[in-house]
Amino acid sequence: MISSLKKLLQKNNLRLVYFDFPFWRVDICRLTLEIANIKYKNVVISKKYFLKNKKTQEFPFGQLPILTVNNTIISQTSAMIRYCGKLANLYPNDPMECALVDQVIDFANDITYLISPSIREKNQKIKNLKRKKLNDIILPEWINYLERFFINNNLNSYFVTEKFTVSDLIVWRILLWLTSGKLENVDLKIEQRFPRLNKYFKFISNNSTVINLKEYSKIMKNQINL
Ligand SMILES: N[C@@H](CCC(=O)N[C@@H](CS)C(=O)NCC(=O)O)C(=O)O
Repeated sequence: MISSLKKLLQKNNLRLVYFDFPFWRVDICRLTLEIANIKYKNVVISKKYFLKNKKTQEFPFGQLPILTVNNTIISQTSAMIRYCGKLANLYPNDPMECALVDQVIDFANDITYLISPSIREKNQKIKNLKRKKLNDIILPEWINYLERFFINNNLNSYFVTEKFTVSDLIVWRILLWLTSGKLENVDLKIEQRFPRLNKYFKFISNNSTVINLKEYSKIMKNQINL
């Protein structure tokens, strides 16, 4: 990173705001900033505080996570990770490579919106039914899209370019979520059914860029049932 940018970043006051549980949306930003040694403050807020202030300007779209840079608030995970990725030099410059990375960000959002209703469901019977449909039909279909996208990129290393990008953190974090066993009643058997994706997942899971990070240890330690 050029030294003038580094100096500017040290002066910037970055704050990542989220609830008190690990989730890919905020984890990918934390991992990205840590890889580039960019300092930020981790701000955890309570559900109670969020609900009380959800409609205020503090949360531009009434949701978390948010990233504040001095007095500017950035919300929406896709904007946040692109911003962090650019600061950390983990988001490409080439427009076509950007388009490849962006598709991965949108994939992560899409798959999350498919899973979210089953997380919010309070009725256990309905929750089980939603999870069964996710496990048997919806998630295999989407994981298949992801594996096909990877195969079409024709790389044997990182997900979309020859170089490590934020897309590697995103795919790794989403696959960790889906395969951790913490998503109740979901067992996608990716080793058997999606061998190329599984090989890629193992590759990133053993990659020194990732496993030496403090944030990585926290993520691995704090997986929760969702
Ligand atoms: N489009 C948003 C979605 C964020 C989102 O769904 N956030 C959830 C937590 S993971 C949230 O704030 N839920 C509380 C609410 O919507 O009231 C993004 O990409 O960041």
